[in-house]
Amino acid sequence: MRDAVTSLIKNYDLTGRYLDRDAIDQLKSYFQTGTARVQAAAVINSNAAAIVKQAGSQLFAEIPELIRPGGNAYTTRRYAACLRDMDYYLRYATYAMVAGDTDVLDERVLQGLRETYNSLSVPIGPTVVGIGILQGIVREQIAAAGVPTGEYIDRPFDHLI
Ligand code: CYC
Repeated sequence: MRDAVTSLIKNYDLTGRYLDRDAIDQLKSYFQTGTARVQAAAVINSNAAAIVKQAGSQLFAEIPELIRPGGNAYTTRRYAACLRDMDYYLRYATYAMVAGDTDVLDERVLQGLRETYNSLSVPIGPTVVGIGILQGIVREQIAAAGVPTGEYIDRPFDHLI
């Protein structure tokens, strides 16, 4: 698992380069957004359950077939699995936000996920819709808490999507 600094150093060390202007710009942006990223994580932490609940309701309102007989989130077991997955996406997106790097998502979430979903007939399209809904709610809540918003919020969700 890497963060923005370790990723950058890894890349520069591979080619034996000193940190050039481009690297310095990336580092500056990482440190300048540092406080906002940590505050955003705090906002998400104190609203996580409500965010997942709201995102689930919105997803099932947009795609009601999911919870009808034959839908992949039909039966309480699968409904719960779906909300649990949304909770995973939110939690890991928060880690990636703090790290300023999406590596944790590849390593802990996305690896092998497509195969798992395909074998269980979990539909990828609606999952992507669900992650987009989470993203919108998170963006709103962070803004409402008065924390500076920016690309740092979208990057982990866009990566999952
Ligand atoms: C199942 N989701 C699963 C399974 C895994 C994950 C491994 C199979 C095992 C299980 O049921 O627990 C996902 N596990 C993860 C992820 C991590 C992990 C991401 C990383 C931390 O450890 N169904 C829908 C919706 C969607 C959905 C569109 C919610 C957005 O219709 C999710 N995932 C869903 C459902 C199941 C599932 C319903 C159960 C499928 C089944 O057993 O038939």
